[in-house]
Amino acid sequence: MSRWLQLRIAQTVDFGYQGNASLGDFVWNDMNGNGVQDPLEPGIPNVRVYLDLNGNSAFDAFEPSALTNTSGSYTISGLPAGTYTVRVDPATLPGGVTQTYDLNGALDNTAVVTLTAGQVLTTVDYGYIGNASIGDLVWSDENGNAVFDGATEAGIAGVTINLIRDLNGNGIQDGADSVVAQTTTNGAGNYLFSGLIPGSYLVDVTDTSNLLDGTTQTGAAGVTDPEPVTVAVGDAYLLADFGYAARRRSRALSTTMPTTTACAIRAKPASPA
Ligand SMILES: [Ca+2]
Ligand SMILES: [Ca+2]
Ligand SMILES: [Ca+2]
Ligand SMILES: [Ca+2]
Repeated sequence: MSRWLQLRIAQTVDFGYQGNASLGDFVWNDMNGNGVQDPLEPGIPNVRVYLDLNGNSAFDAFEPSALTNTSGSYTISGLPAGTYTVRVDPATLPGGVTQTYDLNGALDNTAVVTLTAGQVLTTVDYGYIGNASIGDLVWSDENGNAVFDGATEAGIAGVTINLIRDLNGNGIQDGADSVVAQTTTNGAGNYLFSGLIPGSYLVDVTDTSNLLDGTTQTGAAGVTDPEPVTVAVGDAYLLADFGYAARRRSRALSTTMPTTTACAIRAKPASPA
């Protein structure tokens, strides 16, 4: 009797009795590659996780398995107590990813866990960083021509931007689409979302500090807000640029006026004395 057949029979007998332990529960896009599930970092859907009962490092049809759902969650349940080799099937991962986390051992898409009867183990998670990115500019479009004229125009610092995963790729936030990252433009007005898996996203200028009040978006080559962007493996999409007209004038006023007022207020008590 082959080893495979022996294992298959053993497996059939074991699972014939149907235990009540389970394991899971998350495969995620570790965008910053730190091996930690940071807030907002999204799950990766449609990844197969399986118990490699015959130890051949491949998924076989009789092996218990689960696909991650749209949130990246999975559960393999009905398990008898025992030790299991839990693997991610690399063929079901998005392209261009590098593993950053699994529960134990090397970063080999594999964790070995021991379940007691009825145990619910939810720490069998797997993290992956992608190699696509989206950016990269918010600027003051002085002449309103929807072009960044670098010699005479400047970026706008401190503007908050959300990245939304557009799961159904329809260009709007709906269904299970959620914010997967947040950032703020730097001193040069640049921003970058990196570590992304391929797919569709929306870049949403949220400007929670109201730096763009009183301005009008001029767009760059038809850029809207939110701007839909679809990236493939390895793409560095740097054309999600947002121009705003009349920005320089309103900022000059807002920074000059309080200073003048403050000087006048300080000067007043001084003159009677
Ligand atoms: Ca992380
Ligand atoms: Ca196998
Ligand atoms: Ca311009
Ligand atoms: Ca959508």
